[in-house]
Amino acid sequence: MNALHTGLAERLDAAMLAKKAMPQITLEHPALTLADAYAIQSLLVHRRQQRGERRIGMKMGLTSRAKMLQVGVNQMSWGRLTDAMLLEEGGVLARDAYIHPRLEPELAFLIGKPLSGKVTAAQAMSAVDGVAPAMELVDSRYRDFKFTLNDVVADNSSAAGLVVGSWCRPDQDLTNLGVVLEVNGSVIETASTAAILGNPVRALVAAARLAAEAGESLQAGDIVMSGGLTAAHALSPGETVRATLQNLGFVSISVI
Ligand code: OOG
Ligand code: MG
Repeated sequence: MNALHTGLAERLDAAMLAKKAMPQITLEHPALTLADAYAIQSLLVHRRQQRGERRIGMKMGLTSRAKMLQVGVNQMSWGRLTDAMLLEEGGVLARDAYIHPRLEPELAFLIGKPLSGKVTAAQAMSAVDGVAPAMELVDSRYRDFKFTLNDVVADNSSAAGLVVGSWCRPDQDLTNLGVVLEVNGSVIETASTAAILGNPVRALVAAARLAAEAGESLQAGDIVMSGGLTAAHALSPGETVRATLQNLGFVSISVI
C-alpha cells in the first residue's frame, strides 16, 4: 500500500458515489503497473467494505472477443463483487443511480467448496453447486467509458451490479449454449457460451488462479461471473432487458 494507491482508490470511490465520470488515471500516472492497478482495486473495495458491504464473489472481465472489441482492451481482468451490487431479478434499476450503465449477459457459477490456485476444468466444476443465467451491470467511472487495462482494473473492472437467475444443476454441458439478449422484446445480440474463452468453465479456472495470485480463494457461497458473452447494452429509461441462456432460463430487469 502507498499514498498514491490510497489517493487513487479514494478518487474512484468518490466518482462512483457522486455518479460523476473522471479522467483515466493512467493519463496522469502513465507508469502505473498492473500490480499497482490491482492494489488500487483492493483498497477501493476495502472502502466499500468499511461502509458495511460484504464480499460475495468475483467477476471475470474481458473473457470474450465481443467484450474485448467493444472496450478496446484485449486482456482478461477481474474484480470483486459485494452484496450492495445485487439487483433483483425481474425488478427495476434507476438509470440515474449510475454514470453510464450498461448490461451484458453472463453465466454465473455458485461455488460449493473452496477453490483456489491451479485447477483443471473438472476440478473447478466439481466445486460448483449451481449455474445460472445472469446479467452484469457495468458502469465505468471513466469519462466516455474509455480506459486501458490498468485503468479498468483499478476501477474494479467497472463492476456496478449483477442480476442472477435461478440456480440450475451444474452437471450439464455448458460449452455451447445459445445466448439471446433482448431489449423490449427485440433481439439485439446473440452468442454462444463458447464465446467465453471457448468454454465458460475456463473463466472459473482463471478465477481460481487469479484469486490465489491475489492471496485469496473462492469460498462456498461465492458467485463467480463468467464475463460478458456479448457486447454490453447502454441503458435508457423505459427499457426492459432480458438475457436468455439455453437450458438455463432467463433473467430480466427494467430501467426507470
Ligand atoms: C470492463 C469490464 C469487463 C466483462 O464482462 O467483460 C466485463 C467493461 O466492460 O467496462 O465486465
Ligand atoms: Mg461483465
